[in-house]
Amino acid sequence: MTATDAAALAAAALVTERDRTLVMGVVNVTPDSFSDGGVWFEPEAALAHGRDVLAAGADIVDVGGESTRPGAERPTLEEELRRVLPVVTDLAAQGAVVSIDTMRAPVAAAALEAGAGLVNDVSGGRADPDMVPLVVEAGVPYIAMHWRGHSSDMQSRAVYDDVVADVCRELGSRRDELLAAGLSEDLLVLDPGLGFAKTAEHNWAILAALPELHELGQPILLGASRKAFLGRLGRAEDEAPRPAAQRDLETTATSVMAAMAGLWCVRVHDVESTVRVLSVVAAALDHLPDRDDHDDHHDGPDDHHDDHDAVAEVSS
Ligand code: PMM
Repeated sequence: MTATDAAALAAAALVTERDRTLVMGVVNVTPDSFSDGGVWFEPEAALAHGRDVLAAGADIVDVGGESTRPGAERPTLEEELRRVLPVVTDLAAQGAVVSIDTMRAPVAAAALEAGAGLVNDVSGGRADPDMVPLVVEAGVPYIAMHWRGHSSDMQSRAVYDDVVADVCRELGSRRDELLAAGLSEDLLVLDPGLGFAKTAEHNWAILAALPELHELGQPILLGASRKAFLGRLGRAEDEAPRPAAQRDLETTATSVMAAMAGLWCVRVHDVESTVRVLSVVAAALDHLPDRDDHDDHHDGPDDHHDDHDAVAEVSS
């Protein structure tokens, strides 16, 4: 088995995890991400930050070299590769499960070669026609997000009749296309794409309906961390939102909601707090009585998923 096979296997095993909600730690090697732009841009800082995120307990470390904030310009392919590859290589050597956050097939291919185990594509394969054939061929897990177009003008596409129904329908047809293209059902994760072609109102509506995302039949990732709608809470209309680095408490509340709804994973910047808070949810769910047979013990991995479902029903 090659190192890359091992990385793909470790990542695939995580996709089937149903015992608890996983934590994906964000490592943005960009000068301009809204959440932490520029902070980890220098190569040494990016490497150190990646190791910190891993040490904080992230199940997956998500490395990205392109900012997707509204209005962002895209880096060249060469620049994106230059940003991400040293960090992916270093983290993989540390034994981390690394995901590559990219819309470009050549970046995904190079990152998989460097030891990444899964691909996180905010465009769900729509930005680069070579992406889906690549992940099918590589046999690695693929995270496909709800996406309506590039960040440069995505907010003009934030128009929905019913955002929850529309996002579920669009993600469902993307799921069908991806499976028809040969992607294994066991390797596909879906993400409603908070903040991508969505207003604050749209994001709140999706957060209020998290249990409905299970109807898509795939593990669900949620990326709420530090997004602007959280920074506007408690601020007047004419006031500036709270700065991104001061939105971690609000983010943690969304992670608890995700875990209570039985989502597969949350993508966050503040890994340590998230791991600790989600350990509380996992401990509580572990004590939920089994409704079907009133057993007070658990028989297998699916028991916890049932717990999640039970809580999702209660909270929906
Ligand atoms: N958000 C960002 C970047 N990548 N990937 C997925 N799957 N889901 C997201 O919501 C998502 C993402 C933008 O946030 P950042 O600037 O903090 O990375």
